[in-house]
Order: sequence, then structure tokens, then C-alpha cells
Amino acid sequence: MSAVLNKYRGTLVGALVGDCLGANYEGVSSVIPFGEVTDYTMSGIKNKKDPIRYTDDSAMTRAICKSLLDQKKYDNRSMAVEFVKEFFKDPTRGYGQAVGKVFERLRDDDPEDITYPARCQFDGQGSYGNGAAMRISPLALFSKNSQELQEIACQNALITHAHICGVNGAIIQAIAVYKALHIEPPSLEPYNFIDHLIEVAEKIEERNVDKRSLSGSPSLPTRPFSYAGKMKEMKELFWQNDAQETGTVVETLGNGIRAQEAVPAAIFSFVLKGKLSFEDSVNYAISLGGDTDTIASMTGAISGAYWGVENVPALWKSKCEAVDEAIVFADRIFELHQERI
Ligand code: F2R
Ligand code: MG
Ligand code: MG
Repeated sequence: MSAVLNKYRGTLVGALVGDCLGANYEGVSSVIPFGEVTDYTMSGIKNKKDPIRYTDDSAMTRAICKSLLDQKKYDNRSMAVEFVKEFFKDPTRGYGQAVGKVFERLRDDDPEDITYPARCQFDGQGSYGNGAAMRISPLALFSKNSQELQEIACQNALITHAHICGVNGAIIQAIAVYKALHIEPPSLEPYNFIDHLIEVAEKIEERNVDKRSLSGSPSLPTRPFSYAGKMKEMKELFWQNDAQETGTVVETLGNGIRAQEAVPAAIFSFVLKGKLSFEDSVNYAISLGGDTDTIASMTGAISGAYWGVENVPALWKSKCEAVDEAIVFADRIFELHQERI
């Protein structure tokens, strides 16, 4: 297998196993001892007979893969159709409480502007949930360059999440995966990685201010929030001796369902354990508690893009649902990407 294909497979399999394993703890509000998490993920699952089910995070990631492969290009309406199909095929995958309404309106009203239902959410504020960021990794595999990726990640997010924090979270998560695809282990430089994301975040946050009066743009937050600012705080965490103290990390970054908490938590989990292994990053992400399936899935996507599928534990690949399909999606998106470039 080529090194690039290894990374493509790592991205989608990483996102999938993070979701499946993290789901065991989703909603545990406090931090979880690292040892307890590794007991579960490294031995507790050994005797499981049935595949460990994936949740909405992977259902939506799969929908993006299907649309890309069906259309052989990025098409936002097709993306919306695939989300709706995937949701109504199995609404019990643990979706966010509000996003189902968007899928209902997309199905029942078939609006000309497919971003309209999302813009009606939360009294016109739009959702700041992490549901756009959690599914975005296939777009990093598909895109020709960072600019294209930022544009399609934004379009994709707007189908369900109109709040600027939901949209920007998706763009930053997508760029984190893209960047990790282009670094060969063990050469990760945590500060450089975060600095790159700060630069991207500053640019998009600057553009948001310029575009604030255009219709169809994401809604502005009622309280200003800056991903660039949050990632600067993340850098500070590295300087502190207690950086691995999960309580401090959660206090600083958060671990909740909001994109502005889950995306920084996922990036931090990758970089903090990025010198060690794929599984350390994912286990660490789960140990932060809170929205564990989603934080671990996003960490898994970034870490898998960096380490490649060969470094994902064999036990995890054998126990999680639909790993083989994730590999087929990765291979086909790899081919599509080769054709596009
Ligand atoms: N929904 C869950 N977990 C709940 C428990 C699931 C349980 N284990 C089960 O099996 O049933 N997880 C999934 O949801 C998150 C992604 O959510 P998404 O797609 O962003 O959905 P939504 O509904 O748009 O937003 C989520 C909630 O965030 C709050 N919220 C968002 N925007 C808001 C706003 N502008 N004002 C106020 N609140 C806002 C709401 O409570 C939304 O319901 C992932 O964790 C995925 O795993
Ligand atoms: Mg989920
Ligand atoms: Mg979740």
C-alpha cells in the first residue's frame, strides 16, 4: 500500500473507530481516568461478539463519502440528499436533538435554498453544535488544495449549521486533517501544527467580519468567540507542567457538544499525544469526557491522517462496525483525488 493510501484509509478508519469507542462514554460529564479508558478500549472490548455500533458522526461521514463518489465532484444538494437518506434510514444513531428538524424540512419542503432550514434553527441563530465538524474529514481527502477545502467545508456545514461557530469549527477541523495528511511521522511539530491552524482561523475570522452583511452568510454569534484565540490558549497549555491534567484541559478548552469546545479538544488530543501513537491520542480524547464519541472521532480523523491505517490497533479495526466499508470509501476517494489532480 502506498504511503498516501495508508493515510487516506487512516483518516476514515480513524474517524470511525474514535466514534465507535468514544460512544461508550458519550455524555459522561466529568473527565475519565486514562487507565479506565485504556482498560475498555484495549481489553474490555476483546470479548464483544457484536460489532461496536457507529453513531451519527460516522453516519454523516459516510453520507459525504457516498455523495462525492456518486457525483465525482462536490455538490451541495447531493450532500443534503445523502444526509437526509442516511438519517431516515436509521434515526436511532444518536443524532443531535435539533438537527432532525433540518432533515425533516429538507425532505418535506425540498427548499430551493438547501441552507434555509438550517438558518431557521434556534430562532434564526443557527446551530453551533459540532455536527458539521464531526463529519467533515472526507472533504480533506477529496480537495485539491486548502482553499478549495475551506470553501466546500463551509458550504457543507451550512446545510445543517448556520451559526458561525458551527461553520468555522468544520473548516478548522477539515484543515487539521488536511495538514496531518501532509506530515510524515514522526516529524510532527505541535507548535507549528497549532500555529498553522491559528493562521487559518485568523483569516477566516477576519473574512467573517467583512462578510457580515451578506445574506446567506453564517449568522454571527451573540457573544464573540475566536478559534484563533482558543488555539493560542491551547499553545499556552503546552507550556504548563500540568498540561496533561485533563481537568485543566477541559476547563480551558471544554469538552461539550458545541463546536467551539469539541474541535479545540480534538486538535489538542492529537497534538498532545502526537509524538506517541494513534491510540494514545484517541484514548486521551475519550478521557476528556463530555462529547466523547465526537471528540474521539475528530481526533481519530486527524491522527489517522497522520499515522495511517497501519498504526490503528488491529483490535479496534476488528471490533468496530463497517471498517471494511470505510476502507473502500478511502480507496475510492483516493482514486477520485488522483483523477482530479
Ligand atoms: N446527540 C448526541 N448525543 C446525545 C445523546 C445520544 C445518546 N447517546 C443516544 O444514543 O441517543 N450526539 C450527537 O450530537 C452531536 C452533534 O450534534 P449536531 O449535529 O450539531 O446537532 P444539533 O441538534 O444541531 O446541536 C446539538 C445541540 O447543541 C445545542 N445547540 C446548538 N446550537 C444552539 C444554539 N444556537 N442555541 C442553543 N443551543 C444550541 C442544542 O442543545 C442542540 O440540540 C454530536 O455529539 C453527536 O455525537
Ligand atoms: Mg455521535
Ligand atoms: Mg457526540
